[in-house]
Amino acid sequence: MATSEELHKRRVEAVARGVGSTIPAYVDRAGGGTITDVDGREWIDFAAGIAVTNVGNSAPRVVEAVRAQVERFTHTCFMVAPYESYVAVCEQLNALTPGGFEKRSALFNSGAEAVENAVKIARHATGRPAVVVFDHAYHGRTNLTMALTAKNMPYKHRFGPFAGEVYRVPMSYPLRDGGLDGATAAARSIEMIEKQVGAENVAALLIEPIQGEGGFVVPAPGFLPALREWATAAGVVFVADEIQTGFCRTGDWFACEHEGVEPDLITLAKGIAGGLPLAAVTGRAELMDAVHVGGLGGTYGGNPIACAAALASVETMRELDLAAAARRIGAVMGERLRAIAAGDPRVAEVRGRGAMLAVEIVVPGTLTPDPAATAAISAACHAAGLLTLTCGTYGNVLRFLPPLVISDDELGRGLDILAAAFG
Ligand code: PLZ
Repeated sequence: MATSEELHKRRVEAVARGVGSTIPAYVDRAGGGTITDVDGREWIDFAAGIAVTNVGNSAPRVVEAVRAQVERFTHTCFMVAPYESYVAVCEQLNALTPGGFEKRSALFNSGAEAVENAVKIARHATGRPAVVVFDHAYHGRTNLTMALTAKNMPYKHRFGPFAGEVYRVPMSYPLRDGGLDGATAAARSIEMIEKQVGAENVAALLIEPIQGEGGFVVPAPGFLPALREWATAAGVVFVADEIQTGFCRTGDWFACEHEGVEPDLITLAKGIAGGLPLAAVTGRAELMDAVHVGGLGGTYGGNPIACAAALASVETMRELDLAAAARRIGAVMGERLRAIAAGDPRVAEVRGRGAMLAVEIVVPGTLTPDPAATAAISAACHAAGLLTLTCGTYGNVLRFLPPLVISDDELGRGLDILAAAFG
């Protein structure tokens, strides 16, 4: 087998430079809480492919379901000749997502595509043009979702012009907004929407209940409920982007549930199908069904193999109670991270929920972001056998997203490496 070094040489000659990788090691196999490269080096996985393999890599039920489906048929296109598993995934999503009202779902390939479709549906249903998003938001890399995403480098730089009718308002970011309470932070955002956009022009308010790429920003309690309440009164479609937070990651099926928020539409992807590409928009039947027949779709959306994987993933989450597993991981990890923070003035904050935790790194005694220190700590983890990711508008957040099936031993070893990397 070629070595990682050899493969890297070939990659540089074959793969576009614009596609980056966190580590230069090439994967041979992965499962449970570890990834092994072609040279036999092992990493404890605190990335889960960016919050995707919540059920683990090659989870047994997923493997079995995919194998069975691939032998029956690989693709017919649901828009041409439909099949049961697409319907069954929609039934599951309608039942699992918050809100007791009648729902419908539609399936797509990627998170960005789900977000694009949520905007299409909200605009169509309301007849309004504007979309409101937040500082630090991340919603994807397609043209519309680049416009929805906040950060220029690396996502938007020189890729414009961007889609119009996108308006950005402040996020609740307790560490960096002087600890504004949720209601006050929401009032600030709402006033900006009303004064600069006009509520009656707004189709959708789109928000990640805990921001992912933007830095695992957890809004102050009350922020999401206040926005939800305003959206209802203003006839604005409240869209929760649960692409990173969904499917047990934060200790419940969906992050909105922690504050009892019921979105009108939810965008889903990542953890939905154990690593196979699948995404969805789920929401109120009257919004979803407002769109004319043929108005939504795509060749591969709801591919049968991905649907089989999704059904098996959801079954695995139920069977293993992965929401409880996420809470357990969060408790163990949170304690260790708080101990690290107590002894290291570079850590401004430990935050997150369940198995979606992060530390924000600053110049000691200030709130000045320190992306160089963050990158150095992450690199020390990689060198010592722990796969970590960074994020944040300022690149100064170290985030931890282990698969929810990680063993106690792997979790403990990963946290030991992390503590050592902080030195
Ligand atoms: N919405 C909240 O987290 C994807 C991006 C990785 P796609 N986040 C990982 C990268 O650098 O491209 C994401 C997200 C939220 C939307 C998306 C987009 O999902 O499946 O990557 O299109």
